[in-house]
Amino acid sequence: MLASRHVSTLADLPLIASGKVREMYGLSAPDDPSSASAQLLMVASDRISTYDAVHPTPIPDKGNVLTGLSVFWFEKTRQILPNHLISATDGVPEEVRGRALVVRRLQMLPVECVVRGYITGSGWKDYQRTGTVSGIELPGGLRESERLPEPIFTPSTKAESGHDEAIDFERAAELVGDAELMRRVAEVALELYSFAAEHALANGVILADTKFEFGIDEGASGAGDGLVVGDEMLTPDSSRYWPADGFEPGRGQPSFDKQYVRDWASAGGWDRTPPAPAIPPDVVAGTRARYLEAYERMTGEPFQAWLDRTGARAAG
Ligand code: Q0Z
Repeated sequence: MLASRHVSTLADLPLIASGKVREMYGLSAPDDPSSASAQLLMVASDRISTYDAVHPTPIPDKGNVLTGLSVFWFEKTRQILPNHLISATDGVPEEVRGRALVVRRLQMLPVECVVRGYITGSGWKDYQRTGTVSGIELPGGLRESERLPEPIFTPSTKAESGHDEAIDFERAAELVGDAELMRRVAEVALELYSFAAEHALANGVILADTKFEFGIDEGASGAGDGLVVGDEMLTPDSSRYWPADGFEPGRGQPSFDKQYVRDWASAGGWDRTPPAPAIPPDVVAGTRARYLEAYERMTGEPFQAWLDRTGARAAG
């Protein structure tokens, strides 16, 4: 029997890239001869990583939540900047519905575009050592996790392996090869972050920082430079989500989504070197509930609505 003309099965698609918790596949170009560019299928798995190691136990619906959150933000920020999203349904194979997106293939800029509203993680480390982050001088006396006077753009390299390295704006402009474009990227990244952080905070979530990936849509029609936001957007895997309730500078903050896993793993004596341990059912359930809560707090709709809209398979 012939397969559907428009929806392939995942196994037939070429795997183009894979990360720790997601995969990217190539899709053949649509029949419409007016749509110039190639399309990709980005698939989010239910895998979870802590301390850079992937646990052998999945979190049911994590891929659905992250994909639904990306779509929420893509739609909500379209007035600020176009994005690569084509569809969460048309062309998405049945087996990955709800956790996969058909996107436009872009020429990705070779830098990670990080925006920080709070001083934490590698930014906190760099600040303690140098008083600066990505070449930006910060006020003295900041405490860990403190809100910054204003959000800062702190680009980093895209490391093929190992950790991304902070770079200053000038180096980022050099890598991109266009200082004017880089100024626009920084400006729009700050605008996207501020917009999202304000929405999150109104819903009890601190969006401490986030990483955007931008690209150029070479098939872009009409005016403009073709700059679009790609990849995943403002998800808990690309951002730090903290509960606003209990926020207290002077210490690290609990992660909105992963804290049960981290606490459980630490208490069990895992030394944070791979392999990451299997996660017990109660910790899986608590973590899944936190992901669903993040979706519902951000979007204001039941998570089930996302599953229904996309025809997602039942979790588990
Ligand atoms: C995204 C990544 C993933 C592994 C490249 N629209 C686009 N056009 C061209 N390239 C990309 C995108 Cl989003 C692109 N990544 C990150 C995503 C699995 C790596 F799902 N790398």
